[in-house]
Amino acid sequence: MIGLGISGQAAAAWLLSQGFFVFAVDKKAKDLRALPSVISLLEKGLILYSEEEPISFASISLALISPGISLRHPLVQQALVHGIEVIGEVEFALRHLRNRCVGITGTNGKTTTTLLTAHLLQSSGLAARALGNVGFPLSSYLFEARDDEILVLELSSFQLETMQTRSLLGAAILNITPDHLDRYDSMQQYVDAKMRIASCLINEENFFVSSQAYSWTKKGHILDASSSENVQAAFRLSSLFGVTSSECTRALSTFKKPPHRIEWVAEKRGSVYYNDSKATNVEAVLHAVNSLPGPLVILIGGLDKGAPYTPWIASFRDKVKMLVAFGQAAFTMESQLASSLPFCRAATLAEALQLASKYAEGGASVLLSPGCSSYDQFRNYEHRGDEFKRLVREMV
Ligand code: UMA
Repeated sequence: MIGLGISGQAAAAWLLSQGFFVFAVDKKAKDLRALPSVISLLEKGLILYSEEEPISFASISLALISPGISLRHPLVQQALVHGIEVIGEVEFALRHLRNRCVGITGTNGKTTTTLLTAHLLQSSGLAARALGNVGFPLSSYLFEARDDEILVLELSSFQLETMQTRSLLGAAILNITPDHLDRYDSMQQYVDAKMRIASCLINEENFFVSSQAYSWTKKGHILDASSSENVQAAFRLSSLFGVTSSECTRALSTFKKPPHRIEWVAEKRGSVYYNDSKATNVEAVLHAVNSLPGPLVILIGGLDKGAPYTPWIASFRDKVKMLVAFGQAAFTMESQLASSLPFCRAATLAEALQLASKYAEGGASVLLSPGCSSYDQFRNYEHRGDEFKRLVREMV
C-alpha cells in the first residue's frame, strides 16, 4: 500500500479483514501513527513504514497506490522493477465488486454531477451510492457491498491513470481545462488520463462528452452546450437505468448543491460573502466570476498547480475591484496579474479576509475562489471553506 490517506486506509482495512498481510508506506507515517483510524489498523496487523525506511519487495505480490501517488513515485518504479503488479485503489475495489457502475470525470463539476446522478436514481426508487473522488473511497464500500446498488463513481484523473477493467455501464466527461499541471508534464498527459474513462466502458455507446471536452476526444455522444452539461450528464446516465426525463425533472427540484461551491455565506456591512473554496483551478474561478454580479473582491491563492493565471485578466477587468492573494501561490500570482489588475498580497486567509472586507466597503461582494489547491495551509478545500465561513460569521 503506497499512501495511507483515506483511500489507502479503506483498502488496508478490507485486505486485513480478508486475512492478507498488509504493508503500508507513507511519507507522513509518524503523524499517521497517532490517528485512531490508523491505530486500529496497526492493531489488526498493518505494518507501517515511512518513505525513508528500506523496504524489502521480496514478499510483496501486489502494490496498491493511492490517487495522490504518481506512477513516477520512486517506490512505484521500484515495485515495477521487481515485477510487482501496481494498481490504483479504485481499480482494486472494482475488481472485487459486481455492482452496476457509471463513472463521471471532468475538471470541474464532477462532484455535483455525481451527487445529482445518485439523487436522480434514488428519487426514482433505485438503490444508488455516490463514491470515489466525491470523498468516499470505493474500497470502503467493500465492507457493505450490495449487488443491487448502482454505484455512481466520481473519478479523478489520478484515479483514472491506473484504471483498466471494463467496469462502467456509462461514463461522462464534463469538461477538460488546465489543472494538476504540477503532476503532469503537459496538458496532453492530463487529457490522456481523463480519456482513460472511455476504455473502462463495457459498452462504448454509453459515453457522453461535453462539447468543450469533445475537442479532445471525437468519441461519444455530445452533451448540448445550451443547457447545463452537469444536469444533462446526470439525466443521460440515469436514463441508462430506466429513469425517465419527467422523473429527472421532478427530482432536480429537490437536489441540494453540495457546500463550498459559490455558496452564500452572509451579508456583512452591505457586502455579500461567497465561499467557493472548491474552485481549485483557473477555470473554476472564471466560472464563479462569470456567475456573480460585480463588483467583486476575490480571495485567491493556496498551493500553485502550475497552470497560468493570465486567462483571468480579460474577464476580471470590468468586474473585479481587488484581488487579494494569500498562501504559497501569492508571489506567482503577483508576477502574472499585478500589472493588469488591482492586486494585493496577504500571508494567510484570515489576513486576506480582513483586507478584502476593507476593499469591499461601498457594496462590493467578497468571493473566496482560490484557483489553487489548499494543502499549503489547510487539510483540504473543505477545511479552507469552513475556516472562511467561520471567519466571516465572526466578523462584526
Ligand atoms: N503520500 C505519500 N507520498 C507522496 C504523496 C502522498 O506518502 O509522494 C501520502 C500522504 O502523506 C497521505 C496519502 O499519501 O497520507 C494521501 O493519499 P491521497 O492523496 O491519495 O489522498 P486520500 O486521502 O486517499 O484521498 C483521495 C483523493 N485525494 C487525491 O486525489 C489527492 C480524494 O480526492 C478522494 O476524495 C479520496 O481519495 C477518496 O476517493 C480529493 C482531491 O483533491 C478530494 N481530488 C483531486 C481533485 O478533485 O481535483 C484529484
